[in-house]
Amino acid sequence: MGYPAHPVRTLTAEEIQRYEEDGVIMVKGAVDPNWLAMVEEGLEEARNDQSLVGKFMSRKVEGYKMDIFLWKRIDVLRDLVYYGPFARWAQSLMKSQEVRFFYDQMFIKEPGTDAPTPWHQDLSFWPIRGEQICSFWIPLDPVNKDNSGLLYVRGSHKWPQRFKAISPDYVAAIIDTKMDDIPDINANPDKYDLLHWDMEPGDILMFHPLTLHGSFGNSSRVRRRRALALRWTGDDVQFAPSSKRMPIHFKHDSVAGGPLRGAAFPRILPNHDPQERAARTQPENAQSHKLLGSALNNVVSAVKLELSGHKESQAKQTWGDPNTIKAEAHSESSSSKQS
Ligand SMILES: O=C(O)CCC(=O)C(=O)O
Repeated sequence: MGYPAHPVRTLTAEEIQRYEEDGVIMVKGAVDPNWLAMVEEGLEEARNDQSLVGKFMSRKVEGYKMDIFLWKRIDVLRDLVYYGPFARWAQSLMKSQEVRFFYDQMFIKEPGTDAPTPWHQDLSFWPIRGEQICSFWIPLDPVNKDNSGLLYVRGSHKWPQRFKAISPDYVAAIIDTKMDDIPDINANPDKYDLLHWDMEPGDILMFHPLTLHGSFGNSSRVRRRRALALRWTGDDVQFAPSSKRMPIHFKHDSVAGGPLRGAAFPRILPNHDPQERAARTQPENAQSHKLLGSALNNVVSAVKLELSGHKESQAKQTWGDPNTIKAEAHSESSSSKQS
């Protein structure tokens, strides 16, 4: 098998237009059970064997397990990225000829993990710039507002602001004080046009990297909330590394201001790059000297932020009762209308 599978269901022109207008769409029943089984196998492996970076990301919130670049070490997720239908959806959403895989991310909230995912824009975290970027969010469990289904601020990808990168574990190194503070959206729900969908396994969210999103905690006492995010880039994307952006710990050939290149960000469409494909099968662990450098940078940044008066507590947002939040399910492809 040399190329990504064709999806059971292509995106309609209306869905693409809605993605462009709202910054997010939910596509019902689009992920075939075979691909979902691969997601499940991969996330199970990742949950039981978190990388060092994953352990760092998950250090602050008991029960909230995160990890990134899973496909680099988990074969079934490599196959999902290379041969799943996702790259083709990304190609049509981004209207891009080339599609590269940026990275994947695990988000598991164990039963009773009441920690929210703070409101954020993904692009504030990332060492890239461009318009042709999108993320997919694939849940393995039924989700609603109560068990940490995602909420979005409709159209926020068109706002001029770039908000500080506030993550559940507050990583000081990537908080850029020149960026805007995120407004307290939940404290002023009537001011914002919120979108949310109840979702079943097989449904998928597709969203722009500047669309504000977040979620409540998982209030279920018995059910995990597991999801895999897949991030894609297109023709106009440039590498834009900075000490205030997520560091890349894997080898790649991208230079600042140039396109993404190399085995860390493999080309999936219009065809695979044979050299990158060959490199992906080599044992290639995150480079430990880079990991150490990032850890040190984080400690230094935390001290600098503290001295400049930016406290971790300032990053806190109001995440009270999910029922006080009114969010509309705005999609013909979605069957569940929220009140
Ligand atoms: O699953 C979550 O709670 C967060 C997901 C997210 O922020 C993302 O995929 O960008």
